[in-house]
Amino acid sequence: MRVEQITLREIRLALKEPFRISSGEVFERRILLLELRDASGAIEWSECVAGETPNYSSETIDTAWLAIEQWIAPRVLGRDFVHPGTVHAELERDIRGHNMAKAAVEMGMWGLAALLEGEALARFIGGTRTSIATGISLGIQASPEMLIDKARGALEAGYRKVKIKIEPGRDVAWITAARRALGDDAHLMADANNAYTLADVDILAALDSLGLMMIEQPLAHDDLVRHAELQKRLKTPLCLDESITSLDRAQDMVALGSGRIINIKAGRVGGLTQSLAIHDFCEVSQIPVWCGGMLESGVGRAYNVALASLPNFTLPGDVSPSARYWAHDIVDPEWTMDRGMVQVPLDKPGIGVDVDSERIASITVRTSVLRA
Ligand code: OSB
Ligand code: MG
Repeated sequence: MRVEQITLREIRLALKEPFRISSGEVFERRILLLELRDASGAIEWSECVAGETPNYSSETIDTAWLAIEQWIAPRVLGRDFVHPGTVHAELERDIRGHNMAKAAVEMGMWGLAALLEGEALARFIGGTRTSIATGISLGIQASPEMLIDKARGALEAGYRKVKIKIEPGRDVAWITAARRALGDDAHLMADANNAYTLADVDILAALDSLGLMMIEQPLAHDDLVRHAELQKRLKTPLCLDESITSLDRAQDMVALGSGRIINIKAGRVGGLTQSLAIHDFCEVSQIPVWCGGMLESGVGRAYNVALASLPNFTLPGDVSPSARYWAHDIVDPEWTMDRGMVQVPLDKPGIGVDVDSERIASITVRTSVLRA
């Protein structure tokens, strides 16, 4: 495989409803799409999951754009790679951080390699499932009543897990209300996106009696030691998201006891090679994993679906269908859900969906063509 050209495009895509987490709110996504062209003329698309502001990680769409243009694309353009599994190490050499920017290129090369092999990406990376269990991630709502309403609707729609975003002041009372309204069997969890410290241990201990599947990333985005302290005091499993930026950090989590579940987001860990390594390590360490989401368009979603088809993705992921986010997605067919399951596309080589390039052209606000 030799990538001769990478086209960067920024598109704007309005969310059906604003998505609020403890560290910020988004109304309209600014999405960075990549179109990779191989020397043979084959084309595959990928997506950079960096957000509009640095409230989830230090990266944003603007830092990713710069990093891809200046340092990451030049590392791969015009060079022969025998396998996409070797790209990550090449990008790690003397380029620190910028995981989401690296991942966008690296994942595109996995997609392109699958296409060139004539294989569906899910199978190319070792995925075994034909459909994946789907959860919903509910942003912070205006009131507990609104939260109950949304969560009930999601369970009725078939979602197999409801993740509720929390922050100080919108936590114990809100989750308690949801638990009472939805019953003991409802598969609920909470995600704090770093909104607490160890000084809040009483609040987190109060959540411990509410039968949550897990509590996601309550403490600082780069913390492992304090999460270990907290996990000792809770019976509910902690799930780490932001803190797991590489295989090493996953190993540290297990060594320290900082959590018992990992939310894998390929963008956060620098791409599919690290995701696969974390998946395999977690499998032997008996750590269940699930696929997180970053409000991706249908392009990024294709990679999430492929990743979630791997065997140790035993918990429902944040991989909702297109219609949960967008009036119209940019892929054909759009992603749909049936009884809480999303089909893994297996009939077509590559990422498995067509990209609506005319629609993309109509919502593109900037473009950069990078060549070998
Ligand atoms: O913490 O998982 C998170 C979205 C943006 C930033 C962080 C997170 C999220 C989500 C969205 O929870 C999940 C989805 O894509 O549906
Ligand atoms: Mg999270």
